[in-house]
Amino acid sequence: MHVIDSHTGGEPTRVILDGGPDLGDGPLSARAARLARDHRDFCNAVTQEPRGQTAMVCALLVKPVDPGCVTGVIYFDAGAVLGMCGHGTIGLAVTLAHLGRIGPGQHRIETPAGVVTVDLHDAARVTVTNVESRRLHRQITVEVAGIGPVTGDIAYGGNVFFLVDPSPIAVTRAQIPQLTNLAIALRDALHAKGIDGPPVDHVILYGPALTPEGHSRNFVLCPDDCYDRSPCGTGCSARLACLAAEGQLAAGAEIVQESVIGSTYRLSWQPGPTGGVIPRITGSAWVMAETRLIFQPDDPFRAGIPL
Ligand code: PYC
Repeated sequence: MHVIDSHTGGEPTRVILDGGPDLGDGPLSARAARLARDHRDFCNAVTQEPRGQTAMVCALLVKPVDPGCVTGVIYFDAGAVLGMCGHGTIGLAVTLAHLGRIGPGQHRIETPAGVVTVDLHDAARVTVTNVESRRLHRQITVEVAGIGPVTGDIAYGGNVFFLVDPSPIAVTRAQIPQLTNLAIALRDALHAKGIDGPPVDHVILYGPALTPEGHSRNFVLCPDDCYDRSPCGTGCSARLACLAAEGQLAAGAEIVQESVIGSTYRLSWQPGPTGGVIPRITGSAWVMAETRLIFQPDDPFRAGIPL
């Protein structure tokens, strides 16, 4: 299995060029559902140790339905198959450029959530124009033991997010274990509450920016219970939808989102065709390794070390 690893603002992406399961034809959402249902061992084997690493998101290349797309892609981490992935799309564009498959300019990529556009500015810098994003619920409150009531919005940005601003715990590197536990408790409480609509799969906690140009700093919990080292492209899309719905950010205005480790994206939005927002996310990725993964039949950990 031929893979290329990159990182986007510290968050790893593994592009799988060949050797993945045959998911058949049809819409990418149906192929993603097949991957989640029938190929859990494959997903674990490439994301988890000993071949994968903490927080790794894989990008499985597939044939697009839309012939105008340079590729189709299905993203997954060790916990779930994702609808879309912003940092992964930045990493994928940089990887395709590294392979000589795309050059500077605009390209379309098909994901289970829909077609997204990438503008490759140079070997590392990419702008992703994401699928239409929207706020689904305003001000939902859940109770967390030891913390009390916590209130946030639920929004869609290619995945489904619970966004809490301000976080009851400081959004700093020193607090990452506490932030992780709180975010897991919030996700569990939301699932137990049974809120209408698609289930929340990611949680974002916001604190003040630590740089002069930053709008805020975020901590993002992903389905694998790891935190996103990048500011999370789909999470930023959900954030833009909430800021727009509250009248707190005008169309076209740009803000800088910091991640909990200090990496940044530049964000803006335009009105979408059905009342949501079309987010634009700009960030940078770097290729780190080109590898051929080997799976020996007698290797007891060929399907990864379970979470
Ligand atoms: O950047 O959208 C993103 C993302 C989702 C999960 C990890 N990163």
